[in-house]
Amino acid sequence: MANPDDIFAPYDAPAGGWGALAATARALRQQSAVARGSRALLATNQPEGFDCPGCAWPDPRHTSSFEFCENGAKAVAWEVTDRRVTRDFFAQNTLADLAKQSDHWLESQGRLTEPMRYDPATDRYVPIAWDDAFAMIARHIAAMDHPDQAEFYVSGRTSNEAAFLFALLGRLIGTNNFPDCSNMCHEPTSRGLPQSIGIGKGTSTLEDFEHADMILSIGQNPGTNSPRAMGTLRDAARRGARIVVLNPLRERALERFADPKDAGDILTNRGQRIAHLYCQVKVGGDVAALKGVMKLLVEADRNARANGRTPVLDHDFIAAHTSGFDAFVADLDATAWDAILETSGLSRETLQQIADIYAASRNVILMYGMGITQHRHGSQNIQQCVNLLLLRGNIGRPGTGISPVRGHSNVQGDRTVGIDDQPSAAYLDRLGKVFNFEPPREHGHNVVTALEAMLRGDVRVFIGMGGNFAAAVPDTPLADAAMRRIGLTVSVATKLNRGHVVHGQDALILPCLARSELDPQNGVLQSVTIEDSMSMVHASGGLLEPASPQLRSEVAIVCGMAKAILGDRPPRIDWDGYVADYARIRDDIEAVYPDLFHDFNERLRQPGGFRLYNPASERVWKTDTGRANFLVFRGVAEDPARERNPGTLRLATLRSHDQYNTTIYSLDDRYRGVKGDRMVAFMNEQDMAERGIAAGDRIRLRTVSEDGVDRSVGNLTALPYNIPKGSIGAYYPEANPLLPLYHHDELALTPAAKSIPVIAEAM
Ligand SMILES: Nc1nc2c(c(=O)[nH]1)N[C@H]1C(S)=C(S)[C@@H](COP(=O)(O)OP(=O)(O)OC[C@H]3O[C@@H](n4cnc5c(=O)[nH]c(N)nc54)[C@H](O)[C@@H]3O)O[C@H]1N2
Ligand SMILES: Nc1nc2c(c(=O)[nH]1)N[C@H]1C(S)=C(S)[C@@H](COP(=O)(O)OP(=O)(O)OC[C@H]3O[C@@H](n4cnc5c(=O)[nH]c(N)nc54)[C@H](O)[C@@H]3O)O[C@H]1N2
Ligand SMILES: [Mo]
Repeated sequence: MANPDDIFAPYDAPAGGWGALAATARALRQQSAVARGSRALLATNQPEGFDCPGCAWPDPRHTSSFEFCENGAKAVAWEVTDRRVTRDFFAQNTLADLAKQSDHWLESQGRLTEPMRYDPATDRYVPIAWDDAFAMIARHIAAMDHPDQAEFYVSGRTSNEAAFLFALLGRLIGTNNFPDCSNMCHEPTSRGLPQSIGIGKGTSTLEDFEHADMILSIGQNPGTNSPRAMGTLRDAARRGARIVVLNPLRERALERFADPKDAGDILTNRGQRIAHLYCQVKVGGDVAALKGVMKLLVEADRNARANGRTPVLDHDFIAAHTSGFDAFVADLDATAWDAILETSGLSRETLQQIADIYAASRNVILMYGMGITQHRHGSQNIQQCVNLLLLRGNIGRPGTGISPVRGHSNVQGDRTVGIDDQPSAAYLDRLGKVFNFEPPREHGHNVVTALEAMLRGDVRVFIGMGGNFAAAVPDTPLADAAMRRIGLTVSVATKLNRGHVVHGQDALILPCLARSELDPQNGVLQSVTIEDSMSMVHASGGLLEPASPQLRSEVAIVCGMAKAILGDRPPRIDWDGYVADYARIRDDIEAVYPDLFHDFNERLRQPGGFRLYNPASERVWKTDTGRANFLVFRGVAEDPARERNPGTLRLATLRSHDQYNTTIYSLDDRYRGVKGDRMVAFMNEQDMAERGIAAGDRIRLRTVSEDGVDRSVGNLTALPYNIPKGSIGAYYPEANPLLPLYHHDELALTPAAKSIPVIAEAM
């Protein structure tokens, strides 16, 4: 048994403030990146600088000189570090040695410096020339029996330019296999939201947040994962907007936040109260909570109209713009209160408070993150969020809207420019026309189906544009085995990670420039473009000397691969021309998407960039009905079969304050009070008592599996924590072995990483 006091002490200062400034300085010092880092930080999210690699929250139009945040600074410090992984490092470490190291250790070794190839004879990575690396990829691709034996993975830091060409390359080879980090992230937004409002993107802009009277924040932890959003929320709270939070955990920043950019906040370090109402919904209880609130609103509306008072719902909007209202109301009437209260874990009074604030607010924005999407019913969670907004016309009007908060800084853009396993016919038509070839029409693989194909042994080549596929996916032990069956794995990366240790029979590491670095081609500095969470597209150009002279840009690497793979095969495409001038890539993006990207290079010069056309924010509904759809979710249970298994807890896998996805900066999680240990389980005290678990006990979590596979993670320290009964938390990616590959959203196939049914037992 561990002494829980060694690793846990509640944090009660406001989030942000001095703590954030101190942590920023520490991050720079630890990466010995003070000089390079400070210069980089001053240019982060500036009109002439580079886009912060930390998150996808938009920048205000008039950026102050300190438009960065603690976790943005950590992301920048991590990439501008002075540490290097050289050929000597690889000479000194066999892969058997590296496999024993933690993910934290691997990434901490510093920036990759030159292309490396796996040498089975010595079990080491050895240097390889760029052209030889490209030739090796071409050989493996040529040896495939079918184009669908290749997987083109993308993680959301990749620029529009590189992603567009990567998507083109895959389709020229003949496949739509584009597994994408967003499959594990906001795919329910991309697939579920179009059924409701005709577009898989948010409708709100940053300006809308200035006019909202109520902001509902559901299932997101912006103080850690999009800290610049906290400035927006702080300003909203200050001017009296009501912020309502639905989250099983009391995330500190959503309670109280001091803006590290604000001198007043820093001097007093008292901060601003953020949440007007903080509702600790059970893990997986959001549909129940939302249906409860909507049931109350519908009842209140009936009462008001029966008594000749002003209706609560916006019936004009509902009549003019929506479809399915009657069936939706009938389903609400048929949903029992007992089930709503039991599944949400919230009292009827609390739901009434939410309904009252909603009804009293003219303009409402609903923002959400992984707590909503990573569920068996993630898409339906989102559709219920839309239903709530539609009740009072809170979409397509200033100060309103739905606001999915994306993860990676360009994950939304990558999808816009073609990283999609289910591309639209219109896109394929245009692509074929512009580049004069016949693109494949059959849908390709996403993360889940790519893994299934790997497990069957059907994948021969895996190319990852960034990311850490091996560590981020569900069922990590199975994924390890699957990766090792592949003929060639290629990782375009900045840092060493698990995916380099868990590799195919042949393997390449291709080191690329990071966003903060200068990218001259033919003596002219190039910039790339990024689309943020609110559909704003802007340029990003680095300013630091590259970590190594051998690095190439992602664009140059894609073009190098393409030339080697395609050779003289028609159609003729000027890959060298693209590398020489990225504006030419943008011209061709414009040619493929004339509506979205007209005058692309021209509009990029506008300060802050430009916003992509978003029909739903203008109340143009590109749905099957031509209207916004009220969609029904029957009942309230995430997966009724498993609800009946007594003793099952619902595990949410969480990010700490000191990590970026699979990149772990340190073992601390400041705002949750955890220090020096990530192998912890956040538990409700009553749940602990019922299972004979004491604070500090070592416990094992075991998945309630449906396929007979034993999935467990042991040696977790139990921490009594303020979390609803029946819910439990642990860290991602350590808990990923518990997440079954089959356990995913039905529509989007997004792994249900926030809702794993587990049994907890003392070890
Ligand atoms: N510093 C930093 N920034 C990041 C990242 C990072 O790892 N580090 N990752 C980036 C990426 S790719 C993404 S997608 C985003 C992720 O950012 P977030 O969307 O904030 O993701 P998480 O931290 O995984 O989980 C969010 C919240 O969901 C809550 N939650 C869990 N289960 C439920 C539930 O059933 N219902 C509700 N209502 N809430 C629930 C958790 O308590 C947690 O507060 O951040 C991006 N930005
Ligand atoms: N259990 C559980 N699993 C999850 C989640 C969860 O909440 N719980 N979250 C899911 C989510 S939301 C996501 S988005 C995925 C994340 O999955 P990924 O996007 O695949 O993983 P990351 O950890 O973000 O990738 C980190 C690696 O990216 C590389 N890298 C960093 N910057 C650059 C760059 O500029 N260019 C290139 N080419 N490479 C770069 C570095 O080598 C680094 O090691 O994980 C998913 N998995
Ligand atoms: Mo994500």
